[in-house]
Amino acid sequence: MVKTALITGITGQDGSYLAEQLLAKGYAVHGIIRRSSSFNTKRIDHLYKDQHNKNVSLFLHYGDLTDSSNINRLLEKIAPDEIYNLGAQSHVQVSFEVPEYTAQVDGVGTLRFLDAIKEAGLKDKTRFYQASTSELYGLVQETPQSEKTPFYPRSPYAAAKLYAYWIVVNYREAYGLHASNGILFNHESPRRGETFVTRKITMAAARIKAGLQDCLYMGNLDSRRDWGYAPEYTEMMQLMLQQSKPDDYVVATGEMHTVREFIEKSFAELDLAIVWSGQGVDEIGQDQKTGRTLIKIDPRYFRPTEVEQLLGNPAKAKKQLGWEPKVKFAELVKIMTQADWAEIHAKNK
Ligand code: NDP
Ligand code: GDR
Repeated sequence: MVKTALITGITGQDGSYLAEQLLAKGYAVHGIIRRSSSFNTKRIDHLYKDQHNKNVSLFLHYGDLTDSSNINRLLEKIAPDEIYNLGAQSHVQVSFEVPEYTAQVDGVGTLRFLDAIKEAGLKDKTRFYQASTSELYGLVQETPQSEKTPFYPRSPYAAAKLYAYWIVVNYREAYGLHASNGILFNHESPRRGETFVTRKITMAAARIKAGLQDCLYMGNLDSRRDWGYAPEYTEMMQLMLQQSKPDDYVVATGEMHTVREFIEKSFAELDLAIVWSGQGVDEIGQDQKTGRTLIKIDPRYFRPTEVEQLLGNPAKAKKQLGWEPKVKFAELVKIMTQADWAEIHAKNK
């Protein structure tokens, strides 16, 4: 029997990897995309076949997490075995600018899906994955963070995701839905959005090396994150929904590094050794060989409330699901930097 999955956020980093993996496993995959005045399907174009062909297994539908009637209609039509709710206004800093919209999409959007499953009578058929986040821990109450660590959100994004987390737990307990939270720590890849810190750094390293950019402007260099490799994390999403019982799992590498270290490693990958001097907003990073300033601080990138450090404890995922990340920090930085370097070369040939 071919399984049917519905993915929200299929055009995003995670959605694109998950779609690839589910198609490779023989699923029929349905994705919700947003209407946009410019193309927003770049990450999944390689998967898409003209719908007039035979053997099509990827289907795209217009929709939005703010539109209940659209969600209800799609659920009735598709009646999926599995729903992966990855769609979100996913940028923490942007959530301070658009807090209400973020709550509508990231918080209430999750409720819209859960309630649609219940009302469509699909609760015994459809399993639900919620893209929960390490941002829930915010001002951390213990280190490392596990499924038992108390939450303390530090942004409108995290507060919206907190609502989503608990409404998943509530629909599971109240109505018996097979609904699980993946509490995923930061995960990155060459498909990462260009305004998230890792990709911003790896693109800048490649552009500076190629002479296309002079300087990289950064925010808080002291933030520490547990960065993993996105395709390994999307595998874990699918694994969670194959379990007989729904549950919540931390997905992380168990390693933590600063933004400053990420910059040093990425630039070193392209033979640029960074030397730091100055402090606070006056801190700069210079090229050891030429003395040229390559990194400066721009306070615009500081957040009203920052999450200073996150470190995950993925012991439960390992013990219960046998999941373990293979790609750790050093290899991740290498994969991303080399991918951006290769892309710049290809473009400027
Ligand atoms: P991206 O920002 O790359 O992708 C977000 C996706 O959500 C895009 O497909 C986007 O569509 C879609 N989307 C945005 N707004 C809406 C809306 N109103 N209705 C429907 N779809 C919408 O995020 P990631 O792939 O990195 O993350 C996937 C999920 O996991 C998100 O929910 C994120 O919050 C969460 N998460 C991510 C982590 C990470 O480190 N990457 C860690 C923990 C959780 P479009 O392309 O049109 O903008
Ligand atoms: P985060 O990721 O907020 O952890 O959310 P991001 O890469 O945006 O920031 C990580 C840390 O780097 C610091 N930082 C900067 N960040 C950005 N974007 N740009 C900068 O110039 C910069 N300089 C320093 C930030 O202050 C922060 O401390 C991501 C998203 O994918 C969420 O959707 C997801 O839930 C969490 O990861 C887990």
